Amino acid sequence: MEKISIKQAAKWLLDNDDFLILTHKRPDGDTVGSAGALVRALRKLGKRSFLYENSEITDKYMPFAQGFFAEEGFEQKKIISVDIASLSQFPLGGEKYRESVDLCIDHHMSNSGFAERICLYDTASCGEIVFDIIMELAGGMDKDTADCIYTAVSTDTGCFAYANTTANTFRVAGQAVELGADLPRLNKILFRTKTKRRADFDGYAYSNMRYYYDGRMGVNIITMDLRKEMGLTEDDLDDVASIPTGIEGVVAGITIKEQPDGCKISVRTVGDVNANNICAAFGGGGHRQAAGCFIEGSVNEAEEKLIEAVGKELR
Ligand SMILES: [Mn+2]
Repeated sequence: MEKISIKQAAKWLLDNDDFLILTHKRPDGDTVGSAGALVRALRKLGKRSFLYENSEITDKYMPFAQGFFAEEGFEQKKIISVDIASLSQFPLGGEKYRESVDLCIDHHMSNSGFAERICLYDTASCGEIVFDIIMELAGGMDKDTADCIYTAVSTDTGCFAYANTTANTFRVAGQAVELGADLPRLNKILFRTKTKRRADFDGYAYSNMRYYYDGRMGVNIITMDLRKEMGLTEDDLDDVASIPTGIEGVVAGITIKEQPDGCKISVRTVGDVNANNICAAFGGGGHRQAAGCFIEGSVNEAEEKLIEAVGKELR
């Protein structure tokens, strides 16, 4: 695997043609936005380029990909992946391309190095790298392409609120806006609209939150029955883990998701409280402010254990 710069990636794209672009499994705004921007920019340069069909793209992100999926009979010469960090993240049906990615554009420093060449930078989103490649390639982009870039960059940073957000994120978002990205429309679609099911769930979550240690610990329990009753999809539950710490005074926010074989735990913390320590006690881990683990047993058993583990960390 060869590591290449943004300039080299741009040159490689200019030197080649007939591209197929892969997005990752359970696609998010970054992978779809990055792919959508790249396919548009390449076509503007007269390059035959298509997206690989990804059946998991949700309604929210479909407009950025629609109309660009590979047609019957298209034979790609080069394969590009965007925002894919490892072989396990290849899209459904795209596993056959695991050995044949020519250019991987990614921002996960943990990238497993599956591709022939990689354009890898430690940015908040893949969209930031794709933006710089397109600007190097074409010196500009149209409004629709700028919309895709804004979508990629804003979604991977929780609308510029997560700790991964940098000045570079704002630079790229700012330039995308300058190039015509439709800020109010995109923000409404991406961040200011929830499904009716999610609205119902939020109501439930806030009124059933369980508090411990004088309100410093908040626990949200999502049973399989509840999910069934409310018809909640994985998409509806996007970022639910951040609900408890959104409440004043909660410094250890726990989300317990019941599974057939135990409980999936997400921990979010504020300040000095270390989420990684809490999860490490159960064989899990993550970062200081966000971590996860799996606990066998019922939701109540998991909650008991977590109350104890959080108690140790709060001392
Ligand atoms: Mn990403």
